[in-house]
Parts: sequence; structure tokens; C-alpha cells
Amino acid sequence: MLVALCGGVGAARMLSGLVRVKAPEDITAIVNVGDDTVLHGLHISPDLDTVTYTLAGMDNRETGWGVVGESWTVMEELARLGGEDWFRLGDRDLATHLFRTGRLRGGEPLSAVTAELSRRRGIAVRLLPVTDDPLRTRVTLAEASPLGPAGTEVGFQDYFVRLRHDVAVSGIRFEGAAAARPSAGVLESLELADAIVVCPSNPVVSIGPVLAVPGVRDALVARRERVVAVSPIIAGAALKGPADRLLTELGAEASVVGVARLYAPWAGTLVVDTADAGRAGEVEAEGVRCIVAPTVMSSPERAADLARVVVDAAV
Ligand code: FO1
Repeated sequence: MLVALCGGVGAARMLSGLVRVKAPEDITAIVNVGDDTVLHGLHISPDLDTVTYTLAGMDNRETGWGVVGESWTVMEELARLGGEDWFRLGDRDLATHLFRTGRLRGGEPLSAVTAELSRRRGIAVRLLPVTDDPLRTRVTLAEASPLGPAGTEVGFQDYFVRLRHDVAVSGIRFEGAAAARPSAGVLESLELADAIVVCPSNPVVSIGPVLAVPGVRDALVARRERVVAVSPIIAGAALKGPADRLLTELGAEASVVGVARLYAPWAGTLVVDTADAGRAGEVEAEGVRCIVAPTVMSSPERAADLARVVVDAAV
């Protein structure tokens, strides 16, 4: 059985490759919930939804989130009413949030609701939120913004969407992490996995919250030789999103060497893009085996090629 640690769009692409080289029912995805937020009274789980929509083939490829071929009738009417419309919720996407919120209100844990949504959407990959307990990424801004002076702490979606992550960050914390328990199956799957893949998601705000849940990091350390990570940083930059800036702003190096240094305690192997072939020696100097391969998943076939490299590296 293969386990994948997942954030948003990079993880969804990786999973769409993994399901072409491993039977989907043999794959367990442990997904970040630190991006989750409650808006209009609805519980929204962006990374779980991005992964679900991608595996169901209903994802919006352009944006990397939400449903393909969306209509925006509700959002347009809400805007006319003067409601909050900075976080775009399409009509079909809203059905997911209504379904999830109703079940959570009924007392079901997030993992049960996620399993039901996966089943209804015909997904065989087992999707597990890393925890069913509250876990929220909080971002302290290093400079003034429309949300307040330097030093203001905001929610992840305020930072990522409302401010378009176009603001320097001085601190990140994962509210609720200390009390969060891994959801059922998380630790067992890590203990039993033949291979553990760390998807090319943001090391700070996607992989970070997953490892912040007590027990997860130790489970990875114990299986380090089976852990294969794919660098989300290529030639010093992130393909999408603020991963490179966040690494620098928080004192790490925005490069494959910086990622290797962060991941060295619990990942035995790091796959880097061919653009970083010249830095393989420096990655290995961090005590991490380095594999060089194309990591830009520009098509399902390319994602499958990378998945093959990752699966072969784990044995
Ligand atoms: N990202 C945006 O940049 N703008 C949006 O309006 C937006 C809406 C949205 C709605 C549902 C959802 O599941 C994700 C959404 N995202 C949006 C992406 C979201 O910010 C994710 O957390 C990021 O992709 C990082 O994982």
C-alpha cells in the first residue's frame, strides 16, 4: 500500500499520476486541513476538495481549485446583496460545502464525510484528513495590509486569497495542532506503507500542518528509508503559489537544498527536477538521497512518469 502526504494542486497532480501506476484502492492520501475555513456558515476544505475533484475528473485545471464548467449564480446574487464574495464559491462547489456542513452539524467526523463524498464521486483512493480535530493555519503578516498593521495575524485564506499572498510573512502557526489527533487510519497507514510519497506541495503551509499533528512526524521518522519527497521548488522557485517566498521569509532557503534540509529528519529521498541536476551533490550532503527527474506534471502522462520514478525509489 502506498501513502501520499498531500496539500492542494501539486498533490492532486501527483495523485493523478500515482493512480496510473498503482491500483487506486492501494493508495491512501493523508490530506492537509490547515487551509480549511468557515465562510457563510459553511465548512470549506480546499485541499480535500482539490484532491477529490481532480481524482473524480471534475477539477478546474486552469485555477487548480473548484469544479470545471462552474456557474456562479449564487455568488453573483450574493455580491448584489453586498455579501462577502472575495472567496469564489461556484454553484456546484457549494453543493460540496452544503453537504459537508450538514453532515458535520449532524455530528459526523470530517473523515466520515470525506469518505462519503469520495464514494459518491466514484473515487477508490482512500482520502483521509490528517485530523478530524480543528487545525487552522494562521499567518502573521510582516507588513501593513488592508487587513491591519504589520504584526496582524490572519487566517490562511485571508492571506492566500484575500491578500493574494502578495504580502511578506513573519510567522506561521498551526492553531489546534497540539490537541489534534491523527484521524483513524493515518498512523496505521504510515506504519504499514510500502512507500510514503510527500507530494510537491508547499513545505511550510501544506506539508507543515500535516507533520504538526502529534504522532505523524515520528511515524515518518520511523519509516524514513521508505519516504520519498518530490521538491515543490524548481530552480529556486515554486511553480504556483508562495512556497518559495514563504521559505525565504521564514529563514529557510528557497531551493532543493533548502527543502532537503527541512525534510532530512524524516525523508530518505528527495526527487528534484532536471533543472536542479547540478545541486544533487548538495542535496546528498544534507544526508538525503537525491534522484533527478522531470517533475513538472504538465499532463497526466508526465505525472505518471514521475509517479513511476517515485514508486521505484521507495523500494
Ligand atoms: N483560491 C483563490 O485564489 N481564489 C478563490 O476565490 C478561491 C476560492 C476557492 C473556493 C473553494 C476551494 O476549495 C478553494 C478555493 N481557492 C481559491 C483555493 C484555495 O485558496 C486553496 O486553499 C489554495 O489553492 C491553496 O491550497
